[in-house]
Amino acid sequence: MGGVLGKSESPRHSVPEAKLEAKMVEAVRKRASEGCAMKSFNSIILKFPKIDESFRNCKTIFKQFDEDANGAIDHEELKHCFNKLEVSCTEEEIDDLFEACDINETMGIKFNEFIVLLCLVYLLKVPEPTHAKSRMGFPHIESTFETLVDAFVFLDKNKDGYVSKREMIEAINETTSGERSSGRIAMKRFEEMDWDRNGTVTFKEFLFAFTTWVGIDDNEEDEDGDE
Ligand SMILES: [Ca+2]
Ligand SMILES: [Ca+2]
Ligand SMILES: [Ca+2]
Repeated sequence: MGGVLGKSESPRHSVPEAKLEAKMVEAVRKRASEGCAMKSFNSIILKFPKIDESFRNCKTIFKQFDEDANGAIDHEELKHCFNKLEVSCTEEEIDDLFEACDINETMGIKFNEFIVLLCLVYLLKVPEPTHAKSRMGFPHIESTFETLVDAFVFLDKNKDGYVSKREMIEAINETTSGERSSGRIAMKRFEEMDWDRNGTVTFKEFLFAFTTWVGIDDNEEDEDGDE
């Protein structure tokens, strides 16, 4: 196994997004087969403060790699970042990640996009047996990423790598039995997650929703460095 990339020149979908999504789904399924430590939707909620704190710690990393301090990580900066973190990615993988996470297409990775990107790297880069302790050198942040993967696996009841509306409702109903409002909350949460409104939530959509829920947005610096 390994580079199953090949040169698929699919005529319509040259979308790097689709390639990355396939890998993401595969990784989530694999992870799901190893079990899930999350027991309830509430236990996810309880982890919010810790997740928030870890995200804030990511800011330091972000600043470190935003070499020209323009508030976004560009292509070159991302390459340096991966080198430094000793994440081995092919050029193509870096391109795909960049494109998939640069959701507002500014050609730069903003802070919230950076968190999503790091977490995707965490999911996709299964650790080598030799350094199984930490995949990227940030054990604290990585344990948060692990929580997020776990939460997603918990929600994905049928383990197909996507969270559907029904799975979301099921997950919330498990905890708040019989409360009528829970269905509405589930709906609302689901809609916040289903970014492209296609009825399913990918791990990437889930992560972006999380950065919003815990309050990570670009509210700190709003100057749009148009570079
Ligand atoms: Ca920059
Ligand atoms: Ca599913
Ligand atoms: Ca979707």
